[in-house]
Amino acid sequence: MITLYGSPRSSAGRCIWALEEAGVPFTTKDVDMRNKEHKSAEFLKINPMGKVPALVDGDVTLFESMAINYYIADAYKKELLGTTPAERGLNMQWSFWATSELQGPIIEIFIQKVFMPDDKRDNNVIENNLKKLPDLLSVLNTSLAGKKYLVGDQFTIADINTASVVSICPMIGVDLKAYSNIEGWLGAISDRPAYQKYQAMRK
Ligand SMILES: N[C@@H](CCC(=O)N[C@@H](CS)C(=O)NCC(=O)O)C(=O)O
Repeated sequence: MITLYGSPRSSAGRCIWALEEAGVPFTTKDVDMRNKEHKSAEFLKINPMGKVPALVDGDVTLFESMAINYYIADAYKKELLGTTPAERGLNMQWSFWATSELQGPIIEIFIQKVFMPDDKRDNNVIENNLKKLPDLLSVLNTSLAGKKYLVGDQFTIADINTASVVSICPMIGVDLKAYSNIEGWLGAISDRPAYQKYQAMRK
């Protein structure tokens, strides 16, 4: 049985969603971050970075959410990777873009708005990162024109990896109304039973 370490409200959420999409049995284990369980000697054996998510599947132990999702797809539902080299390339393109380009500014704003107490909040960090988002979101919006999913005409890991970042926007006050293709794409994705199961786990 696969064990996925981390709460559905953390970066582990995208892996839980991928496991639901793959239809593979799994169990989740919460890691008590408040009590620094993620830095315990026992957990560091699973993820030496001391972060969630981590996945254990028999003798396979992995960290990094994107890598975990590629493993889940490769091992349990290959069509989530795309069906041609071009599709698999695009799949990685969007996943790497989501984490290396889009996630940084979004998480910087999230940290300031959600975690920082009022007296420590740095509005310059918020403003500077907010300025980066229109160009990034426009790239995604244009690429989604006339398409239901990011790669080819089927749902792939790229949709999970990218949507899990974009869907933070409403939580940080970034309105997606100006990006109608992104809104349509997120709407199609949110109808998926696997997504709904994952969302139910977040409550
Ligand atoms: N690049 C990592 C980031 C993981 C990450 O930053 N996880 C956060 C929770 S969302 C964490 O465990 N933070 C604890 C820490 O940094 O000490 C991934 O995508 O898996």
